[in-house]
Amino acid sequence: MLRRVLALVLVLALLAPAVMAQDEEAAPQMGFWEECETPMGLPEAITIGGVFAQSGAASVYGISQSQAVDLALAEINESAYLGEGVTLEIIYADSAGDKEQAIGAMTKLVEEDGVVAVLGPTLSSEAFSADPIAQENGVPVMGVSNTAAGITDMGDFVFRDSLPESAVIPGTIEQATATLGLTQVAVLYGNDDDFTVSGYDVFVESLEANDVEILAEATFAKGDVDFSAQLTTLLGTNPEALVVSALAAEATQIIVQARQAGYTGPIIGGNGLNSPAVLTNSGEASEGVIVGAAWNIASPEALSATFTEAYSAAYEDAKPDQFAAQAYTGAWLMATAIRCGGSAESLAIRDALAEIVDFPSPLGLFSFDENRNPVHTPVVQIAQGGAFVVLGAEAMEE
Ligand code: 1QQ
Repeated sequence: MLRRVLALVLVLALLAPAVMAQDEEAAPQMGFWEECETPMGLPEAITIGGVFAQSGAASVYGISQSQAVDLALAEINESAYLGEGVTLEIIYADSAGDKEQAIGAMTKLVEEDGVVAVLGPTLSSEAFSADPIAQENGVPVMGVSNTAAGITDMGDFVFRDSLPESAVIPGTIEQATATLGLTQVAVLYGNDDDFTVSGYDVFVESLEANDVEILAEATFAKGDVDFSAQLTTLLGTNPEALVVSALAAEATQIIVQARQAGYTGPIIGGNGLNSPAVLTNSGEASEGVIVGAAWNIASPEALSATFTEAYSAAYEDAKPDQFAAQAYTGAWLMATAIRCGGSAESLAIRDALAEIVDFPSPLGLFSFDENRNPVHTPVVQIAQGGAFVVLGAEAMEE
């Protein structure tokens, strides 16, 4: 009997590693894409640049971005994705949400540090100022949060993995219109920022396409803190929804002040409202805010759950946001271009990036279209109890 038990223990002990290995395989990891082999002979250290808003109002997006990139690089290096002994490194330069500072940051990285590729800048307005420097120097630059129209028109070295407003807002308005039965709205937007203006343009088009009347429009400037005059005018028309194209700081104040003015209806926003910081900073006022997104934490994508878990483990249980998911994917895309092109030369990276099709990522199967814009499916979210949930998720699950 004892012999049989011992034999069984031995068999189980031998089986255990195999069972564990199977379990490990069951949880998909980034970088299992089998389109290309591990390259040989890459330099030991490959350095890219990261232009993110690490200070100022746009740092609510930028800090999430650099944290996610750091996580991706740690995984890329640990898994020897670029070959044994080859590490992908990054030099960050703070763009502070400011055009001039973004130009300075890009110039330093490209012309002084000699980085082979760049991730960022955070804002579209920064990208319009700084990306021409990368383009002129033949260095690929990938926006991971630029959503204004025309970003990749700056040149063939300019990519983005962030869905533009034109790919997200039409579905948001269509679903919001259908769910809420909207017929008349008021629109408030920033008229001095490339992203907020671009978002406004798409909102107007989409509202028209859904036969929703715009009762009134008002504008503000970046840095404004008092929106009472605009809100008095807009809410005075009794809109069924308030449509807002704003960055996080202004969006937060608009949400709070609209509720203070007694408005209880839906607020529909673009990418700028997509940060959990907007919900946290506007508190209960944010209930019912509707925002389209490229990614939501409830995404059924297998790699999305893997990413969320890794991010939380790395950053004291913090939950990643869409900006983190896009930045993380962007770093992996850059590494994949280096791996698949088998070269750390900027031109080869550019060419290999353009070839990426159906790369498995937290954003889903990711491809660039012929204009270096992303192709994948957006979702519509609604703020509930201080967090974003997928609008109509219950209906979708049935
Ligand atoms: C842009 C945006 C902002 C909300 C980025 C963080 O989408 O400037 O394009």
